[in-house]
Amino acid sequence: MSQEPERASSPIELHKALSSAWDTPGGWGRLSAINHSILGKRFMIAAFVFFAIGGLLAMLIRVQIATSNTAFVGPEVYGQIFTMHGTVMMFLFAIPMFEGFAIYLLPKLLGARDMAFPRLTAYGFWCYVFGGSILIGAMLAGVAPNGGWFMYTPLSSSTYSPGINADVWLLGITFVEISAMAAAVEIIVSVLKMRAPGMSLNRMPIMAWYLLITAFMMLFGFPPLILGSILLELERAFDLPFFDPTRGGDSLLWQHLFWLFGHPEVYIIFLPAAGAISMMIPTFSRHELVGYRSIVVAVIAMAFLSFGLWVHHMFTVGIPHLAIAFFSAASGLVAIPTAVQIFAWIATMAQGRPRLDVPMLYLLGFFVVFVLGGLTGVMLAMVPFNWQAHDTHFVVAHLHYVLVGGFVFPMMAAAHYWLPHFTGRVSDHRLSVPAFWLIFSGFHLTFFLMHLTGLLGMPRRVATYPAEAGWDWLNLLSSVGSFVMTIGFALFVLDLIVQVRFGKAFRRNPWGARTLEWAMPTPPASYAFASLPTIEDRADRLDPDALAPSLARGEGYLGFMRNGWQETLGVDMTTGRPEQVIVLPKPTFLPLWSGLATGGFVLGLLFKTYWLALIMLAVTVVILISWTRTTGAREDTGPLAIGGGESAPPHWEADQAPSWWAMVFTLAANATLFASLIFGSLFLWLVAPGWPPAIAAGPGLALAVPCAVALLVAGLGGRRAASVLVAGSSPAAWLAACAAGQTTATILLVVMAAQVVEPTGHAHHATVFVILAYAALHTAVGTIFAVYGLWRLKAGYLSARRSLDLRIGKLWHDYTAIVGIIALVGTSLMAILAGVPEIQP
Ligand code: HEM
Ligand SMILES: [Cu+2]
Repeated sequence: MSQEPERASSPIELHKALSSAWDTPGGWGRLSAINHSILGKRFMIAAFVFFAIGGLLAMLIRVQIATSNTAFVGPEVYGQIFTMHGTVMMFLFAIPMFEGFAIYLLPKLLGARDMAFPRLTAYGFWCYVFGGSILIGAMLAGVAPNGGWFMYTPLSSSTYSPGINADVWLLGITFVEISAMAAAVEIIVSVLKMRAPGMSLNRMPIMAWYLLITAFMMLFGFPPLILGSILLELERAFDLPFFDPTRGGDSLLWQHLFWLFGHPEVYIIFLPAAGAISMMIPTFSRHELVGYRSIVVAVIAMAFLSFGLWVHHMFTVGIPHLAIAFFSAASGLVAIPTAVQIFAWIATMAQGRPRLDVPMLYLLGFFVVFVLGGLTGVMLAMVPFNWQAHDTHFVVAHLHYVLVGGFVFPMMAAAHYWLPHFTGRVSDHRLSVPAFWLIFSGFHLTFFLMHLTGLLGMPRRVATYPAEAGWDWLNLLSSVGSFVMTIGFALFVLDLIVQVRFGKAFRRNPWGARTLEWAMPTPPASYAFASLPTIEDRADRLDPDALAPSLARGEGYLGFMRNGWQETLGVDMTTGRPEQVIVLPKPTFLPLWSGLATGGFVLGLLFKTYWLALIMLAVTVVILISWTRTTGAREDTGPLAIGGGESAPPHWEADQAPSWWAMVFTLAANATLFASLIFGSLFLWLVAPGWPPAIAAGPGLALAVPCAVALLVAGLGGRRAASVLVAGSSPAAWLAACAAGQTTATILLVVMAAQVVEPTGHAHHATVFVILAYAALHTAVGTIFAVYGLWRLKAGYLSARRSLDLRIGKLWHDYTAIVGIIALVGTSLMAILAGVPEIQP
């Protein structure tokens, strides 16, 4: 066992030593930041800016429909405005706000020093900012998407949206989604692997559970939308029919893919907010959370249920009655886990001695608004009512009660609760209370009346209505309400600015909270904890005031500095036993460059300059690979002392490093995308009009069989390379075989895809083409992995102990072999079956 590094002589010395390793350079160097505290705040600020933009658009909407026959913006611009409002609020505000919140808070809640992949955090941030800017830029240029935030086909197909408006949405949102997927993987791995020693799963603070489950929902909920966006963009740019019923496509496929994402999305937005509520209520009630376990179970149940409910957005499209009945009943069912949480919160307050501080005021606002939204939700789940209220302002009212109640109010409570943590200052609340009342009353005035206009038959998404409809006075009042609310928000912002500038400084833990994030000085240092605590009880029953000084003195784990490394601990997933020392990367501009290159790729696609897009893609790949030049080690280190006489290997020598898990979860998301693709082709085949096609398409056995063999060789090569390395011999030959197999498979797949007859002629041909292209993309990346392995071997990064790179590669090669063979078999089968005349409906 290696010796423990020398300890600092005082907390100040320790602070200086750690800061020298962890701090981000100033000036332009700030752009190289990868630290979670900095990026978390950046995410939240950017999200708030987008919220303000979305709010501005909401004002324009309300002005336009305040009275009948208004000529303020006109129908074309109105289409862009409400589409952008919905899009900005859902994709550029709610999700990124959650990401920033999680990135800032999670390591501190878990007793770690940073997230698992700091550079990925930064890359995600840049993708988000650039993608969002493309959307806003398009709006300023007057070519923003205008087909509604759910972009229904055929309205968003090239026939009815010929300009680039819809492409902006599809490409911009997919770009932003990259950051969401990155954040999801990162949150999952960080929660599962990076906790303080002793923090077993059932000792995690409740917030970590919420974030973990939300991240899992993103992992499985976003791929259908990403796939749908890719398919629709392929249809628009290259005329491959997927949604065009005249050529074997079906516009309902879009609705299914969209709502497979869209319904869970609402819970993805709500759950982090509910997590924040579960943290604040115990603090202000001065009583621990009642029903911790029931809440965890309820949230898991909710996550599962929410994936089975998407069809309730499609009650009016003409689906079988039995399905309607099923989804209607299931939709009512979600009320149960929601109720479990609400009762747990009420019970916590009832057993404690609640204190009506400003965050609690917002939480009361949340209760009222959210419960009303839930009630109208149950109404909408009733099919006969749904048929009446569908696409009226009643639905708009319902969705804002749920979204504003379930996300905006809790987040404003959270802002008041955690802002002192960011700044080290507390507010004097003189502006907070009037701000709350303006927002709360303005909200009800705006949205309660929309229930009524909806019931009176006012459709959503119309720019004008005739005076005879009799909706004028309701709409006018509603618009007045929205301005009251805006004044409230302005006051809220002012309040925060006053607090940041003039608030009273405090030493620590102003609310008397009992979770770990308060066991550090505020604002926090770049390394978060000077040493890591040992957790012996549930992590919401701690005493931060007693813990903080001892951690600052370096009495916990890793309370020293070794080799200038940025270290934190990795633990066993369930028990929380220390298992590895995770060494994190230093600040770097690479994420910024990668984000810019990816942005160039997206712009290339948007303006249909495909040569540029291809170059930018290549540049992105090269930069991403160059990230790893500072990853890993060239010699074996062996176990490192972590304090308390214990030791653990560095992560590149550990069995299950964070990056290994990241690959596992990335592949899980990828598999979801592939499954959606297969689902899509089956759906078209069974439901879409115009099947079977005149001629069948599919790979001939002459190419498919050798391709399958190549895939197997590659998979085997990847496996053997990893195992012979661990056994102590050179994996070079196996890696070479793997690379050869992948390259051969890529060539064969490309040839087969090119041979598909007329992919633009029929959805069958188009899906076969896309499935083969999917497999080809994976084998091409497989080649990169294999060659990369050879390069790492030559550069001295691999040894029997340091086999991580090859074990990660192995996961990819395994996955590629499996999906490749499914693709070959599936497309061949489809060709054979599509040729059988009896299938004809
Ligand atoms: C801040 C105050 C807000 C006001 C006054 C407001 C107002 C409106 C109005 C009037 C519409 C209907 C437009 C129409 O159908 O003609 C609308 C649509 C929508 N809003 Fe808001 N909204 C606000 C905040 C939010 C927030 C916070 C979210 C989400 C987190 C949100 C998400 C949406 C969505 C998804 C739509 C549907 C857009 C579409 O149909 O394409 N809104 N909003
Ligand atoms: Cu839903």
